[in-house]
Amino acid sequence: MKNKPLPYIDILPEIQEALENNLPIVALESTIISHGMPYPDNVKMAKKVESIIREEGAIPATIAIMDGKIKVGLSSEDLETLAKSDHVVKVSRRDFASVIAKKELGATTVASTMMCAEKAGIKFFVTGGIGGVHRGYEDTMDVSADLEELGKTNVTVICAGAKAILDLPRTMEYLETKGVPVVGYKTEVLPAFYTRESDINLRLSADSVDEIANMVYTKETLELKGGVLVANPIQKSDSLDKNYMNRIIEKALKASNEEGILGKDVTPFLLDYIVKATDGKSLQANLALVYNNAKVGAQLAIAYSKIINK
Ligand code: PSU
Ligand code: MN
Repeated sequence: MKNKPLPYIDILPEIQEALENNLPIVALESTIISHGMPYPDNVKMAKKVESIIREEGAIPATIAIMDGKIKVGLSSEDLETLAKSDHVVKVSRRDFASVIAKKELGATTVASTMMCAEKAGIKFFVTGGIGGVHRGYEDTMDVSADLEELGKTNVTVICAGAKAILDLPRTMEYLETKGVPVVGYKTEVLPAFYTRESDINLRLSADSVDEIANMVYTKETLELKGGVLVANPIQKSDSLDKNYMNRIIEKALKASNEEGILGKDVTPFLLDYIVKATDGKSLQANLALVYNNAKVGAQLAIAYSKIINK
């Protein structure tokens, strides 16, 4: 594992030590905190996710950009700042160098968290949902940089599928083109964030984290570039009604078009609209699925570290 100090990167000593000893570490993003959920649920989520990962026996590493550096591992004060501040920049690959150079406060998306995790030597990363090909892509060409990053950066991302704000079939086609394996955890269909199932059959499914860890290990040994996407369905008791959510998503998309929302503002606009339109029901589901992913992600990181420490 890498332990050469990198410029512009500030790794918490606990995490640095874990890296040197091949201990299980789970990276976490910060855009979900700053742009994905309202305050104070966002900071509550960020702390609880870290504690779930610790309870499972792995080490959490929440990532953000602060004071001109990539910070790997945040204090409770840092989490509070990201959750509350209204001048946090949403940082994807495009924004990365300028936010560091200007010493701005930046929250990392799935794409940029993968970049940072890879630089630090962290193999697993837990989130809620990834960005993808947006509905209406034919007109807007709106494809999340998350998909490109999954195509080239060597990190395994654990999510609950993708939100139906996206065009799921096209998102899957894009991932196929980029060579990204999508593994259903105890499911044979792609989960759709608020619901356990979409209409899309997956090529890969695994019933245990050991099976996934072994696949990741094989991929590493073969030196294949790019990420792996693990899709872990929301638990049944937390899931929402598909038709109800689809109606709300349609309204959110309409509002976004009417207000002329563009570029990186689209996803945060839609997420915020949906939370308000469901009276917070979507937020409860979102919290539950992130916790569920944290548990599986930690178990997977542990299974992987057992293989490499054998
Ligand atoms: N989807 C969610 N919640 C989120 C995001 C996506 O359900 O918080 C965030 C993630 O940080 C993701 C980013 O990487 O939005 C994607 O933004 P864009 O579509 O602009 O690439
Ligand atoms: Mn976009």
